[in-house]
Amino acid sequence: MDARILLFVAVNFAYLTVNGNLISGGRTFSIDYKNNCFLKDGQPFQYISGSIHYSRIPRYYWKDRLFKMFMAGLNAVQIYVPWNFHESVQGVSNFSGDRDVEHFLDLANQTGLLVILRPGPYICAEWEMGGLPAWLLEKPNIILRSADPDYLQAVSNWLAVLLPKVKPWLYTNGGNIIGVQVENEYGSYFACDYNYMRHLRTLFRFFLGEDTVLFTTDGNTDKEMTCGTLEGIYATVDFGTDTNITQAFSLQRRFEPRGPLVNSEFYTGWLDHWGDQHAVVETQKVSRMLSEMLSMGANVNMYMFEGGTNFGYWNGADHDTRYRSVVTSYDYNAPLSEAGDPTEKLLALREVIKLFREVPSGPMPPATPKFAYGFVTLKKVGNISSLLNTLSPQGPVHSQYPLTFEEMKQYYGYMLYRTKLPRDLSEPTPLISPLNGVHDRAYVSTNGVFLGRLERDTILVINVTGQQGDILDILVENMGRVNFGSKINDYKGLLSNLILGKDVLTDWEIYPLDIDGVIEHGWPHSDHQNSPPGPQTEPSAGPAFYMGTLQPNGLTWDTFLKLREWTKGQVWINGVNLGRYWPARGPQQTLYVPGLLFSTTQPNNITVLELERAPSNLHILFMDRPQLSNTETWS
Ligand code: NDJ
Repeated sequence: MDARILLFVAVNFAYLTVNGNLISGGRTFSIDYKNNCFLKDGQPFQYISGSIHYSRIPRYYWKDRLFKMFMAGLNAVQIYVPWNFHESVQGVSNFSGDRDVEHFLDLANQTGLLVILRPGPYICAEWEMGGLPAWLLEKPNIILRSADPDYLQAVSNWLAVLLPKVKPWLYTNGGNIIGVQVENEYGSYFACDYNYMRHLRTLFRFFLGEDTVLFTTDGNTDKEMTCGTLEGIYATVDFGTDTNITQAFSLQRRFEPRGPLVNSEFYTGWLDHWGDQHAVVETQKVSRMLSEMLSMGANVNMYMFEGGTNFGYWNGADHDTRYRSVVTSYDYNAPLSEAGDPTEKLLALREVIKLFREVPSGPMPPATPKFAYGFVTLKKVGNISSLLNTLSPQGPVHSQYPLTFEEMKQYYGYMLYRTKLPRDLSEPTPLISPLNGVHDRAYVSTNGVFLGRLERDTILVINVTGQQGDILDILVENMGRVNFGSKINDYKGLLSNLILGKDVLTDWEIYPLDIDGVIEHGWPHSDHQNSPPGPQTEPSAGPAFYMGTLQPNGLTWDTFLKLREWTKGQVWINGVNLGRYWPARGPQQTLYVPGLLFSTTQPNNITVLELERAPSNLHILFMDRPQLSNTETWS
């Protein structure tokens, strides 16, 4: 017999004997209800997985992070697909660059990692609006995450794009996806709409086939499990170190009397909101509980294994008693740090994993080098109000009453609302947001002089003086849409009228601001290339742009940017939006700057939008270590 034929027969025979399954071609993944486990290629299989969000890590680093996860002993990664990251404009989907989910799947496959896919459509994840696109809010009163026909139509359109893309990546089709989650903790949402979940089940089955392992994940209470689970979709639970394992899994057992035990989100750390103390979860507790769950034979996904960063405007927010937005860092106190470095938590968890499966031999890659590029002195470009021609190329929309961001179809960032004082105000007169309609923060100036701010749920009044006809500018910041709970219909901008003394303010000029667009195209540096450094314009209070350059030194090492004594704002480097800073509120004090953003040959352009007050020295500092907590001391 020809040697090639012999080889072919041998390979297929190996498949046959392992799987005993001719039809599937040897690759199967299923639930074994008899033996309470998963079956991969006919063999009992236990996953030890970690969550990582490709949308929070630059594509350039994906391979490095996946390799470190593999070296830690994981055999799977769990990922979310954030719908709004891919379809920020309705009907236009983007899967390129940092959004190339198929490339991510491919890298995981090459690394030897299976994938547990969580395509939502809602994902929570401390991500803007829990991953739902803000354009859904253009329909007033839409009931998100329900069988509302407009919502269902949008969901169906999106899943008809996404699911066929991932289908070839299913394990049974030769790829690495072993399970697909339907929705996300649906049971903790008020709607409890089974028609919605049934619709999702139909779509997932239609696009992915009858054999794919579909599952739901819910918090471990009766109500959550009742509203979040559905027949034909395997029910799993999530819980962290403060939960009793036996109790949590016995609740899963109430809903799935047989089949594998699964903790789909075992919390290795936790998130921070602005104003919180930095969350830390003890390594010892995480290790001990992981060990306990694995020895029960449970399948565990660690949430997060690496958290990454909420670049740009992608952070979410919570709204329990009041609105609280999530910080830029999503470090999460996870085993791999925000910058992708192994921590003592990772090494401890690898020791635990070693007790249960063979961990790849060879050393864990060390932390990547970090560089303290030092101080850069910025100069002021101008106040927002003096830059409107540049920032709002299309000019204002005139409206008697304020329009929301969604009505203006500008979903993220900042927008300027301008009107005139309707009468002389010689005495300080209250400017009031009576219905708490400032979402989320407003920076108020008259004739370019900064007066102060209004803040959702906390500051609803500010005093104004001036003359009739003076220009009243209100810059409104969207600080991230609520991602959890019943208040996810989180419209932004001025949602209701403002009252000044006895007058309802009317006749607004509303300027959509394309700040990211103009910065991406080189502004403000392109305008100031030939201008001599000259005397510094004094910093002043109120929203203004500042710029500077970091001279290249041949390095593209990661670094951390500290804006000490700056108040609150947004930073871009070489056109890339690093996210929000707010050292005055904390706990986060430094922003992660991926080294790949730096040029080794060209001056690196830094742009800062400071919303309140810049320090008089206009210094910013690139350090070689992060500072995520107010209380950490920096020597
Ligand atoms: O599934 C959720 C996940 O995406 C579960 N979580 C996670 C916390 O990181 C994350 O959002 C919950 N979030 S329960 C709600 C947080 C309330 C402060």
